[in-house]
Amino acid sequence: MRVAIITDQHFGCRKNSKLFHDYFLKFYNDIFFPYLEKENITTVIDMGDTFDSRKGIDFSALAWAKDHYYDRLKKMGVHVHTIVGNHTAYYKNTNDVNAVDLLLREYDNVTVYSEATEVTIDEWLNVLFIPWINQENEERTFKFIQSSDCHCAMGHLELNGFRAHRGCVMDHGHESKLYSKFTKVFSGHYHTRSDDGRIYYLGNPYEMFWNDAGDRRGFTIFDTETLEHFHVDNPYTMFEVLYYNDESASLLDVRPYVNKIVKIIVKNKPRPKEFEKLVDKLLSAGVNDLKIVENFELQESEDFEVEESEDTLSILDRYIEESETELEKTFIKNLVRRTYQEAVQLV
Ligand SMILES: [Mn+2]
Repeated sequence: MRVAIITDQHFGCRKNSKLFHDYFLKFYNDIFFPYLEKENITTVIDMGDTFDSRKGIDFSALAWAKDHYYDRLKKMGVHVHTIVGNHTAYYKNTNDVNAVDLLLREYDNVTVYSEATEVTIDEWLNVLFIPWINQENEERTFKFIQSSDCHCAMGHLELNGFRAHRGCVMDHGHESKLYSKFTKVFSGHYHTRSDDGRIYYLGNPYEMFWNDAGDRRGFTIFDTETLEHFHVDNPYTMFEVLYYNDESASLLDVRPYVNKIVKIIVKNKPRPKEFEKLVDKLLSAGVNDLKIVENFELQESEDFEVEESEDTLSILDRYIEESETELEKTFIKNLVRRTYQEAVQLV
């Protein structure tokens, strides 16, 4: 039997932005639901961070999630197993009060797991579900992992050494060897796909931030008999980069940029009037947010090399230190450090 795995849907994200929810809806309506219907899939496993805000829900975001996601799954006769992630637990040190339990009680097709639990999927395969590990449940969860004889685990895990997002490898978190007894481990939490051949971060369904741009996203189909899986990609994007090199405005096809967040990187602009025309053309076509990047003051030093043993922050510090620039390096370092830390907390 095949089941669908989806994770880190973050309903209500970007302050309940309509732009983002319209973009999410295209994925659910055109890709996700048609696939489930076509393949007769009746089990969905949601590996955490279903809602974005730990502290509360905006009514419009809740209505959106019910109208466009949960009501439809219920009508289709799909059972949803959902585990608590760090974004759905109200307190930092316990999963007891959580958004998925509080918001989805009316759905008898949704089961919520706030504690490590062994669950039989499709009356066939025993899977260990591992919700967000916090101070209060850590010892209990690790004991449960040790005693479990499941071949497969699915969780919202913060593991050391996996990519949190493009260009950023997590340098803290739990050790992956804790999970070495399992044949296959799937996890949410990091929004980009990566794996070590046994532990698979499946990535979330869509772009939410600039550092998601250009990454392949979607959901996953898992075969409970063969333990094999594959991804179904989401073809829709939110963030687009346009490199400008003196192209004529009249030749630009604006369709790929409508309702999106766009960054123009100017490489060459000998005809400023022509560039202005291009910007006007994009704005009047309905680009949602347009940023223009013109100056590259920071020149990469030619012999910069990354050593594998270095952590991300020291690489960034050294990169700035070795760059040729008139700008205040300490200021840039602090700025980059703060941005990096914020980015790591976004998963
Ligand atoms: Mn997340």
